[in-house]
Amino acid sequence: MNDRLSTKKLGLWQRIKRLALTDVRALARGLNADDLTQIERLLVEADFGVPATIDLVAFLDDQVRKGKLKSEADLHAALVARLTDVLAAPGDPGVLLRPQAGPSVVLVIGVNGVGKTTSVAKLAHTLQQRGQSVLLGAADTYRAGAIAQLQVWAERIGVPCVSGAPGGDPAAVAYDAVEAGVSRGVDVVLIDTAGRLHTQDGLMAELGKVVRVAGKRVIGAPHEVFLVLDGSVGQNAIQQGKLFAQVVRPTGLIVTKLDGTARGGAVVALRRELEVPIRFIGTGETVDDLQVFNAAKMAEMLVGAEES
Ligand SMILES: Nc1nc2c(ncn2[C@@H]2O[C@H](COP(=O)(O)OP(=O)(O)OP(=O)(O)O)[C@@H](O)[C@H]2O)c(=O)[nH]1
Ligand SMILES: [Mg+2]
Repeated sequence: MNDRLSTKKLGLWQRIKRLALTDVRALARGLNADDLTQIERLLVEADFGVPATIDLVAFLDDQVRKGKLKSEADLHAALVARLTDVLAAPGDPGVLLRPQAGPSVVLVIGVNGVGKTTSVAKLAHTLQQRGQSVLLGAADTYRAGAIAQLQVWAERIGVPCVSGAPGGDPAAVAYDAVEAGVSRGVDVVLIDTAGRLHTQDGLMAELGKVVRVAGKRVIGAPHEVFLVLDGSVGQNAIQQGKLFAQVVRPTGLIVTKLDGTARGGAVVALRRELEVPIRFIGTGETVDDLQVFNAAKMAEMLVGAEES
């Protein structure tokens, strides 16, 4: 992962060390209730969320009791290993599901301003770099300027973009984009959608229609539904995720804005509480700032280097 997601920003390890729990004596006597409360507070502050925090602290407590953590290095390794397990999911997060025939259709959804449109552009760029052909669908017909925003990205990265009239039917745009993707023989159709809140019944129903209509042209479409969540808003992202998942089942999460936060623990909370694999992370505003999610690397980033 690039250095925009820096250990310095996220590094739990430095903060744990400041608690002075890591000297050999503390480990030998076992973590007492006070130590555990302090670790708990650190994890909650870093947005790990209560369930993941309880889980992690119980694990550390157990390991210390069993005498498995005898040194700082043991504690560091145990934390990284446990977080890696929590974050991991089966399969390769960077590989998009593809139908036997026709393009892979990817729908990108989420609340306002989380980074959907930017993520569509980043994904398109990433796929192009892998040698795949991409077509964009501008199905955010709701917000003024949204179509133009996607068109600008499309021009910049050199991919076709199918759009309709502002205020038009987003499902029709999605259909047209899939249709164009089929006739041009592209590998992937990426559909950008309008930001919406779960409370906006009309907009949520519209999303259901986009999903149904996309499936009319290519079997199984949309093959991927990526829910974009802002990693810097912590617990709010989890609530958003839960409410969205009740309407459209996402196949993956894209967690954005991890470059600007010291509270990256949200990825752990998201993974733990949503049961949807994290597929990509956003670490900046350019098309190069998208990374395939890697559980082990993320865990190392969250904990920070041992010598730090
Ligand atoms: N720092 C940072 N900024 C990001 C990232 N992803 C998106 N942004 C910024 O977040 C803002 C909103 O991004 P958009 O892609 O327009 O978000 P959206 O979800 O499409 O917004 P709506 O269409 O209005 O719902 C822009 O200023 C982006 O540059 C990221 O990973 N890191
Ligand atoms: Mg947008």
